[in-house]
Amino acid sequence: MMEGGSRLPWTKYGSVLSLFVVLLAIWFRSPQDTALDDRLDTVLSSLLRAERKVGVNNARPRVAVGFGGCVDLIVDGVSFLNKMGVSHTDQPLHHDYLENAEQLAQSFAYFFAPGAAAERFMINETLFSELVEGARDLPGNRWSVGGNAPVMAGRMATEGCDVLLGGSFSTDFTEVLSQHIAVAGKMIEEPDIHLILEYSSGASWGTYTSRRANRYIIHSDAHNPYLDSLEEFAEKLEDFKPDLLVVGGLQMMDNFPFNSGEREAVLSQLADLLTSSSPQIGIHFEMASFVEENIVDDLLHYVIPHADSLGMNEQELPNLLSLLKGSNITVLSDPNPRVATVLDQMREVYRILNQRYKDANSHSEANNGKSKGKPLTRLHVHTLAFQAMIVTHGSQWKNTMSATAKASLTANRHVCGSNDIDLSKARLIMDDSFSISHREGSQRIPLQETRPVSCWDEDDYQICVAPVLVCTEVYQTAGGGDNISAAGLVLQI
Ligand SMILES: *[C@@H]1O[C@H](CO)[C@@H](O)[C@H](O)[C@H]1NC(C)=O
Ligand SMILES: *[C@@H]1O[C@H](CO)[C@@H](O)[C@H](O)[C@H]1NC(C)=O
Ligand SMILES: CC(=O)N[C@H]1CO[C@H](CO)[C@@H](O)[C@@H]1O
Repeated sequence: MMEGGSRLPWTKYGSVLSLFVVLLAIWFRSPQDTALDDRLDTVLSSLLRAERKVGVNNARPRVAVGFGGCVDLIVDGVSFLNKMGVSHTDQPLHHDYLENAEQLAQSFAYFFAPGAAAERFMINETLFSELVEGARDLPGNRWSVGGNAPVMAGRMATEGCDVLLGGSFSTDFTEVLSQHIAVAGKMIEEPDIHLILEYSSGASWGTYTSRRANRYIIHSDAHNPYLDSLEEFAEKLEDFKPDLLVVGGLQMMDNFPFNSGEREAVLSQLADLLTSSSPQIGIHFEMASFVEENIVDDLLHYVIPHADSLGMNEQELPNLLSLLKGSNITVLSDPNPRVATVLDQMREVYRILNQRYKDANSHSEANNGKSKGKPLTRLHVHTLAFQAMIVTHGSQWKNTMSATAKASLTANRHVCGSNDIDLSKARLIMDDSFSISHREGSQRIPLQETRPVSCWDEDDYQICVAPVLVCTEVYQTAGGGDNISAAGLVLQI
């Protein structure tokens, strides 16, 4: 009693004192110098508050994540190409896959200048081993667990989930995974290696200067394209009883030289797995850099119709939309799109996919009353400057506002490589206000520092947009989308 009585005045005194210190600090700082800092500071504390508003459920959510994984060998892209004698070219060119060093130079140049994320299959194994050997002893290189599925699994385990990870790994790989991750797959001797060529904003290679930090990934996988953990994963899934099933890593099939019919066979097995899972279990599909039109057609047939939720970046969104509208692959889009552009594209993807779902189910007697696929109820797009989500009203996805805030914070944490956000390494690049659409007469929403996540209702869904405190001292961009997507999902299960 006595203690409680005496603590109270001190607490009061303490907060009065800190208020006084804050006021004093404001008094002594010149407004011009500090306005920007204060603004960032308010945005950060408001995002943190939004993130903390909801916790992960007291019981650990159970998430099953497939497929595959690899060991990432991360290097500075420009130093690496210089060391390998891959000379810069004056001919940036898009290639679906890479066969020789010249194509590598052309393809790298194509994505490096705009700063767009890209990932390409190297069909020439000799060249690929030479590149890996060269990267092995490049000063400043790093090894890490890679692949969409293990990164998402790792992030979810860190955020408090129990995870089943589908992938075939070597023993040393499995040893470094979190204790909250159980693996379903085969044991393999040699894991696939992915070469991650990172570059920072303003880096230069020959006559090119990159507009933003990003990475170019080269791989020559032998295991991942076959989803060779699929059977083991399906078996363990029944007992695991997940709350959420996440599918990623399918871009390893892009431009892989499958024998005829092989890819469809693998994807139709995956489709069986997705249809056989209970309708209550949410299914999230994480898009990636796809350039082979046939595989995207297969995804639109075997995978996307079964997903309740999709995650993707600013390159993958216009690509998916273009294919949904029956146009060609879009290999390269604006790496810094406006909010209105992204939201318009999201609305269209949402509308088209849900229309497809309705069309497929318009003759429900034909399917014995069982619905074909699922409606899309969640769409998350991560860009450099902001995070945007569309979530259907009344769907299973909770806490959209907090999830968008968490996704935004995770973007900085990942790219800066630190859980604590250092404002001296952050800046806001989103405009002071944004238009919610390019349609004429659309509303403009100001970015309010104290309530940085803007959410509003349209049609049958809610939209939330959060600014990203863009990291200016890049530690790593690769795996960013996976960390961000996974962090957003965790609060919504
Ligand atoms: C594959 O790479 C090797 C080593 O760089 C090269 O000598 C060879 O010409 C390449 N093969 C093709 C088909 O381009
Ligand atoms: C799509 O690609 C084909 C073949 O490359 C090309 O001939 C056509 O002009 C393209 N269409 C559009 C709309 O870009
Ligand atoms: C750079 C970074 O923070 N990436 C994280 C992404 O998520 C994995 C799995 O949790 C972490 O290990 C990485 O550190």
